[in-house]
Amino acid sequence: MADYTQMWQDLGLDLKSHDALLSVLGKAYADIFLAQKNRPEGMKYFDFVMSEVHGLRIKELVDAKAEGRIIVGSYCVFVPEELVLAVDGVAVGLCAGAEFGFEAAETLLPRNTCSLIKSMFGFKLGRVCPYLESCNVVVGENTCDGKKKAYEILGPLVRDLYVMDMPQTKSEMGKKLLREEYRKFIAKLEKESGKTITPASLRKAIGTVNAKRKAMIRLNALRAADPAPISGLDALLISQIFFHDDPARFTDSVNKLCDELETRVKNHNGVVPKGTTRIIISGCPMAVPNWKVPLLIETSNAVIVGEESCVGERGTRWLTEVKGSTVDEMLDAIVDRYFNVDCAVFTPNPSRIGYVKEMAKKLHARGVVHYSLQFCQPYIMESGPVEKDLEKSGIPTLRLETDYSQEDAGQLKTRIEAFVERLKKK
Ligand code: BJ8
Repeated sequence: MADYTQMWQDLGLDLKSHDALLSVLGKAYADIFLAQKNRPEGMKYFDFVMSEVHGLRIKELVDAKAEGRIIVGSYCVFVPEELVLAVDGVAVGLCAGAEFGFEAAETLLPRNTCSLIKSMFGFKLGRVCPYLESCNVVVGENTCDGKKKAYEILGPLVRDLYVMDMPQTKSEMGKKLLREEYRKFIAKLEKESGKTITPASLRKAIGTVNAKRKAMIRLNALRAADPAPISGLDALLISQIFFHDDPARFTDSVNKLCDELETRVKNHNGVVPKGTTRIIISGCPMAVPNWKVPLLIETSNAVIVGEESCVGERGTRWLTEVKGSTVDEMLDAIVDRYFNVDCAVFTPNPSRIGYVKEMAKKLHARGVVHYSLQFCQPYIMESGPVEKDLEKSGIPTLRLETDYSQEDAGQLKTRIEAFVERLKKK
C-alpha cells in the first residue's frame, strides 16, 4: 500500500490508533481469508480492495470531493443509494464490525447497547474511520430504538447528521411515510450537492444499483451448487464490500467472478468436498471485520451457502422496477422496492420467515444458524418465532446471541460443532 499518512492526517484520523487497527485487521484478514484453500481466482480483486480499504478507496473519495461530488454515509439498507447517485454523489456504508473504542463509547451509551451501535461510536470517538471522516452528510434512520436514540447522541459529534424517519408497519400509511421521507431526502441531497435530480440522472442511478444487485443475485444463486463453488466467508466479504466500492467496478468484478464460478460448478470444483454440511445464516447484519461466527461455522466441517441478512440477500434480492418517465414515478418504484425489505424492526414481519425457508430449499441447506447481536431486541425477539417455524418445517435451527468480542468463541464453537453433528444425522 502506498503511503497515505498525509491523507489520513488531513482527514483528522488518530494515526496511532488507526495504524493499530489496520495492523490487527491485516493480520486477521491473512489468517481468515488468505489461508483458505482453493479460492476462486476472482477473489484476488476483493483481496486487493481489502488491502486498500483505507487507502486507494479513500483517495477516490477525497478526489471525488475535490471534483465537487458529495459523500453520503449511512448505517442502513433503507437509505436509497439510487438517490445519492442521482445527484452524482458517492454512497458509503458506515456500519463497523470491530470491537474498537468500546470503553469510550460506553461513556456515552448504556453498556447494554448492541456492538454495532457501540462500534459506530467507538470509530467516531477514536477517529479511526476514514469513511466517516470523508462524509459531507451522514444519514441516520429511525429503525430500532437503539439506533434511534443513538443518533440523538451522534448528531453533535459529526459534521452533518441527517435523520430519516422510518415506518414500523407494512401498511399504506407506512408506505406513505417512507415516500415522504425519501422526498425530503431528495431535497436534502439536492441542497448539499447543488444538483437537481432529473429523470435521466435517476434512471441511470437505478440502472447502476440494479446492475450491482443483479450481480449479487447471480453470485448467490451459484451457491446452490454442491460442492459449493465459493466459501461463505468469501461470499460474505463480497456482500460487505458491496457497501464501500465503486458500484460499476464492483459489479464488473462480481460478474467476472461469477463467470469463473459457473465453470467451477460445471466441473464440480468446490471449495469444500461435495456433501459438506450446508448452512444458512439469518439475522443481524455483519459489517467488516465481523467474521467470527462464519469462521467458526466454516472451521466446523460445514459451509455457509447463504445469508438472510442486510449484508446478504435482504440487502440485494429486490430490484427497482425500471418504469415511469418522471422523477415522481421513478420514486414510486424506489419506494415499492425498499418497502419489501423485511427487517425485524417491522411488526408483524412474516415475509422474513417465509424467505428463510425459501432460501433453505433453493440452496439445499440442511440447517439455519440464527445470529443476533446481544441486546438487539428486534432480532432476538424474532429469533424465537423464526426457530419455532423453521423447526416445525423440518429445518433444524441454532439460535446464537453474541457480540464483537472473542471471549465466547470457544463456547460458540462447541455449540456449532454439536449443531453440525445434528445436521449430519438428519
Ligand atoms: S434494515 S437490520 S441495516 S436497521 S443489531 S442497530 S437492529 S439493535 S442493524 Fe439494520 Fe437497517 Fe434493519 Fe437492516 Fe438495532 Fe439490532 Fe443493533 Fe441493528
